[in-house]
Amino acid sequence: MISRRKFLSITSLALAGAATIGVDSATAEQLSSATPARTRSPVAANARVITPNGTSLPWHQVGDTKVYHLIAEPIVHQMAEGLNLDLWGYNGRSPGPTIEAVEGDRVRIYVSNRLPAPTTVHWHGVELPNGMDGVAGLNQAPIPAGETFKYEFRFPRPGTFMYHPHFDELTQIALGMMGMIVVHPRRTTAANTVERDFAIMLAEWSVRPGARRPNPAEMSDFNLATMNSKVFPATEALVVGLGDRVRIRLCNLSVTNHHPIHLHGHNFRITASEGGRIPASAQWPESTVLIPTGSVREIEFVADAPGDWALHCHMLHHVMNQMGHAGPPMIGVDSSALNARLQPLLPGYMTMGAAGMADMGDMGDMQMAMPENSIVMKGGQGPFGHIDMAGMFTILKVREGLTSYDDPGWYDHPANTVARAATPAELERDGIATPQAPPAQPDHEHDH
Ligand SMILES: [Cu+2]
Repeated sequence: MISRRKFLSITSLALAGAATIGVDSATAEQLSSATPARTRSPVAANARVITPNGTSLPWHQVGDTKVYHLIAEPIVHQMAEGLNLDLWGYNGRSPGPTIEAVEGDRVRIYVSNRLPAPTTVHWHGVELPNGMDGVAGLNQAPIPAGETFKYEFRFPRPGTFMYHPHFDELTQIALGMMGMIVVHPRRTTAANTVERDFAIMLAEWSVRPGARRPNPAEMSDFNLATMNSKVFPATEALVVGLGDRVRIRLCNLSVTNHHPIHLHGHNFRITASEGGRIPASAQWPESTVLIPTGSVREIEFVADAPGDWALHCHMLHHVMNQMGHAGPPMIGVDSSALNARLQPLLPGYMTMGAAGMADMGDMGDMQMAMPENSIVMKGGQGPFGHIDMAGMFTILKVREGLTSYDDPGWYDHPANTVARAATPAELERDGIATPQAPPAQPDHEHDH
């Protein structure tokens, strides 16, 4: 026999499509009954948060309290195919599972420490009793290796928060210990309900090509920037239906940097920080939002433009992977003679960057020697060739008539809506002079 409440819980989970666990029946019922009339998409109409490449932390109810278990532990994490790292994380992953609760919930969170070092957990942005705040030495003794501590408090208000250690925080966060907290509003209204709700943790890492362990001593020279600890093309696309209201919760626990996150094809409103929701009258439109380190910004928009839209950090080094930048700038340098002389000695050798760096994503294909366990600087294959960006980059896929939120593949453009080479007839019609070919390179045969 299955109760109505249980049934709602199960259907809600099935509809959600994303195989996450942890919705309790009360929350599921509350969320499904709050489904807005305006929903356009056939599935996942509830407000459960989606953590791309991640998941939510399971919980169970004991009396009036939701009980969770976080496990701090060493993990092996794949940032992208070909790059496996030894990190520290929570419950087998980085970022740790997203903690979901409802405004007003009393929670008890057990933290087991399987690290070789002490740790604590700080609940970043949450108002709670001072002794639950997690700063080692100030608010509590550190959790020794092998022990389990108990945190107990109430989430007083809805919003997006973060969790991370406050013991040797530089080492522990730089190695991957971070997670997100989403507290849903107890009362859902048309104004605070969306069809698709995503949570993305931004972070940066210093990993020498070939190394397996990020360098926590790094102060400024970070060479990997990630969304939920993945670099493109390993970042999962954000799939939404045409007309869906979309929220993206952007959290930043980078060691040093702020990230201006830019969305193509849409503008959005900045609707909340970890400090609370911004009144509608004070929200302003943007296409780029700066997420300072240690901060949360929520953005919302209606996905009204079908297509594959880039969502990425606009710090341009943050959309590159493991770039070597110790050499001199090479743009405009003719390296053909050097290449010809070195190739007999170093098969496959090529001098990089003479026409910019767009060729570097193909290094792997060209048999250029790469250190083991490292990734090419840039990008992945797209429908029109190589996508030049990697790192902190993902794709918002807006589609009409979705039957599921599985990745729908590349956008199928309507006829005559893709930029292409201009025809001679078009150039002539519009009075555009044919561009001149670039200046010829010097002929090095004569140099020998
Ligand atoms: Cu950035």
